[in-house]
Amino acid sequence: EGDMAEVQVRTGFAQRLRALTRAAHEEAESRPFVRALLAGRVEADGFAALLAQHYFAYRVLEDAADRMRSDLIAGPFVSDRLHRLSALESDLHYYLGPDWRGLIRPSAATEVYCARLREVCFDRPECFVAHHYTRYLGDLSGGQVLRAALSRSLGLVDDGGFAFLTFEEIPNRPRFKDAYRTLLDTAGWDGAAENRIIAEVRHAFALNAAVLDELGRRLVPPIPRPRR
Ligand code: 1FH
Repeated sequence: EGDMAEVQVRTGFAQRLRALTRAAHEEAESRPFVRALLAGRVEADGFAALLAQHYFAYRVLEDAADRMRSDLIAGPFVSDRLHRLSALESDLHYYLGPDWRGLIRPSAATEVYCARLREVCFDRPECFVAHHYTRYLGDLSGGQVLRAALSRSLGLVDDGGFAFLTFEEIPNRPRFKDAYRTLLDTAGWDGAAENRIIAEVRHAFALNAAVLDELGRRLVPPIPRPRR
């Protein structure tokens, strides 16, 4: 307390990005499937279905990260400590067994998401950052809320099946997110570039919401309409 250095008021791009995509976040966060997950109404196979869809998207996103690693602007955002692909592989093995690769396929919404990732993340650094931000800052934030809810509802004793939601190499998540936001603030984008990023983050949220909706239609039984 009283230490002004700790009371850092942000007015930069990171704060603007967060404020201008808040509605899109709320839209994604309020999908019935997400509510069911948080309420403990989804069994392990439902969570595995989510991980399976993530697997296809992260495969593309992390391929793009490899490409962007040497980019002057996007490169600093790339961190192996964030990468989720091997975590997804071990979780899918945990839930589905050794033949997991043959048991999963991308949904229609995941195909659309992956197509967009392939289209923009390999040669447009700003778009790559937009998709990178949407997933990893989400995993470091809401993902942790989800982790707490699932460990209660699925009653898992060990950490098996939770690798995706566990960032072992990032013990201090708030500090990591803060450093990430500083990168956003100091990347040196002009107003037009910032607006392109904001638009792509909104797009990324919508693509994610569509994946969640599709999972919800498969797993959350619809409330029956009263017959008249
Ligand atoms: Fe979120 N998120 N999120 N989130 N989230 C927060 C920040 C971000 C939830 C809560 C929070 C998703 C999901 C969920 C982002 C993306 C995505 C914060 C603020 C909270 C409280 C943390 C802070 O102050 O540091 C809850 C609850 C979720 C459901 C379980 C999904 C939809 C992600 C998008 C694909 C991003 C980018 C941020 C960073 C904002 C910033 O700039 O600070 C979620 C849905 C998780 C479905 C799992 C499953």
